[in-house]
Amino acid sequence: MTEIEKSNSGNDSARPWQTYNTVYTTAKAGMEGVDKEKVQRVVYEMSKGSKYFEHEEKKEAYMKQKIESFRAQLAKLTDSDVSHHQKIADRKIAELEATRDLSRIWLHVDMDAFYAAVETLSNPSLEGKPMAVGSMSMLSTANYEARKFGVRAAMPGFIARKLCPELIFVPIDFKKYTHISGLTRKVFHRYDPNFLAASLDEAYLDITNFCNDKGMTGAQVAEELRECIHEETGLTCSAGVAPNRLLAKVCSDINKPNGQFILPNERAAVVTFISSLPIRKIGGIGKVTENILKGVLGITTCEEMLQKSSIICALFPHTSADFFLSVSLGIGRTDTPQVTQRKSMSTERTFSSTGNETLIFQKLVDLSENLSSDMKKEGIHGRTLTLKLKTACFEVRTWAVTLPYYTCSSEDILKHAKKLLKAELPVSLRLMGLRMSHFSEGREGVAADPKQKTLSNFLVAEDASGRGPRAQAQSESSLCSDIQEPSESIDFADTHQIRDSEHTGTSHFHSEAETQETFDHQIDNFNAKVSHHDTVGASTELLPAGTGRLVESDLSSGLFEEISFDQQKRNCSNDETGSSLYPRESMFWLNDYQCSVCGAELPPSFTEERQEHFDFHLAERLQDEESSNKNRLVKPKLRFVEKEETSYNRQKKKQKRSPSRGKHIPIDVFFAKTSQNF
Ligand code: DCP
Ligand code: MG
Repeated sequence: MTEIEKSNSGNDSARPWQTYNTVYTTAKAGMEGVDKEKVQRVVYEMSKGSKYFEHEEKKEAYMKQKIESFRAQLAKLTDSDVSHHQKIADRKIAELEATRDLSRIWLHVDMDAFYAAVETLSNPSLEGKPMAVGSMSMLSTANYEARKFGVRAAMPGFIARKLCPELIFVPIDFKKYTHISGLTRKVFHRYDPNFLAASLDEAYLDITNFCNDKGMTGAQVAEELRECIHEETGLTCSAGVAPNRLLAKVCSDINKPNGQFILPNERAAVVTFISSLPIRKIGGIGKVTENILKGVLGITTCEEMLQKSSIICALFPHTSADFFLSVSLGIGRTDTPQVTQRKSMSTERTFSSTGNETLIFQKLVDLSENLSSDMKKEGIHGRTLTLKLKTACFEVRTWAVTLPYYTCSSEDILKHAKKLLKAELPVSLRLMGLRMSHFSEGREGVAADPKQKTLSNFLVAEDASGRGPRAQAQSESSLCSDIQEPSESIDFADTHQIRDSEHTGTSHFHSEAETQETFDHQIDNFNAKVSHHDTVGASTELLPAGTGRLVESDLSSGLFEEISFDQQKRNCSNDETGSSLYPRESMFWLNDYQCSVCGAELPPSFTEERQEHFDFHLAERLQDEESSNKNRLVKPKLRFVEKEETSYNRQKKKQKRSPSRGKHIPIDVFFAKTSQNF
């Protein structure tokens, strides 16, 4: 029985929504005074019986299962285990403390209600009225007036309208947001030419040199920069100034909108600040991690995290434990990533599903030659070969082998790829890809370091529920902190700060939040921990049908949407109506950053938002489909602002589905209540 069912049948039967905690009940800036229970009730009532509701129930059951597993591990810990891990924790804390850097001044800037503010700028009649950008299916953001009603980003428009009947809807217009974003970036550049853009409306600036050169404090610079942004764009932003990026981001949210918060470069100030900070405020500690830490260890603040350091080290994989401890000490990155590093090279092909082994092997030959030729062009030799398969029912599997030598020869690649593939046969596939990583330029045939493991490491990308024999085999050990990490397991330190030179226009980077996100994912996928590296890598390589090589900018992102159990379910199963759900193959994060469908930029740390962003497109398309099916669903009349056709709209029209993309379920199946509540 799930929590929702329990609440229906138990003491809370009169208020079943109380346990219905969706992302919509997570407060964003400007939502402090919102009647949370009212929002919960409306969301509950509007979505009950819908696919969304089922999805939330499953997520909750899944989380509960994970909490139980951790509790079981906790119960097994003896006193000597705890004191053993306390020693480990103390050592880690001392090591982390030694890395604390208070010499830099970082500024994080984030535009206020960005899309909504841009729309208001172009239509001042919206000023002071509750409005949201998005559609009936999904909102991208809401202005601060609307937030008072509980309306927020990633909420379906019809729920928002129920919460705020006066809500004005404005369609998305990315061209405008990109233009304004460009103006803000010119300002950022004046303060830090190497600033790191994290999304259209967000950036990190190392203002240490600027402060020193101008003899200004961080607070003065933040003030001036915000003023400049206002002058250049007519919009307000908020800023946080702190000794590292992790803290600066937290700080920029504190006095939103149009405010700033300065954390001095002093250890005592940092430690005091971080101690009382709710863990959820840390970018990347999402709902899953928060619930697990709370449900298993009763941890809600960073201070409590530090107090439970021993248990954290005992229960969680060491990368996660390191992260939790560093967060609880307020330690974050202070360096500016300068070097573009290529981590891997890959090629993949999407094709009509086939189980024909001759065809599959021929495709492998093509892929091997393609990869080899790309590597040769770049003079790259690699040692770890990964085979990615997407089965007919969209299950993604990846297997990797680490060779004892570096190579770029197509024969070598094919030989090892074949071995990996054979282990999977028989299988019906719709996509196959090869990736080479672990580079050593110009060292073909050179034997690898003999101390390193060279055995094949089978990295299993299973469904996130951990089902499947291989994933299960991993699940036991992955709960222990002293798990033997596979030699190819991801090295976060090595991968999470890579400037992507291929991203046009501006540089962007993967912040601490991304590392944090990976921890969220590690926990989220603890049943398939060893799959992390590869699954993540696979997700960055999602390409539209028929496209070829992609140079990865990073490995640690996009996991959630790729292996969410829910998605597996959506992709593989049929709904009651018998039609298959819309495949998401055409949706992916270009350069791990930009939505392939609409160009929206969402950094990897926006785990939930990314998921919902795709849900938004899914719902949007379903709705489109519905409309073109002679309006089977009666759409409520929305208070849309009059708007000429934008490039975005035109783009959407161009993106009409091809017949091969499968059937769709109607929007009213996805959100069953849509037509009934207006
Ligand atoms: N965005 C989106 N989908 C989401 C979240 C955000 O499309 N689920 C878009 C719209 C936002 C922009 O990204 O305007 C920036 O996101 P923020 O989280 O910074 O939100 P806002 O700028 O809208 O509000 P604020 O920063 O004031 O909280
Ligand atoms: Mg913003």
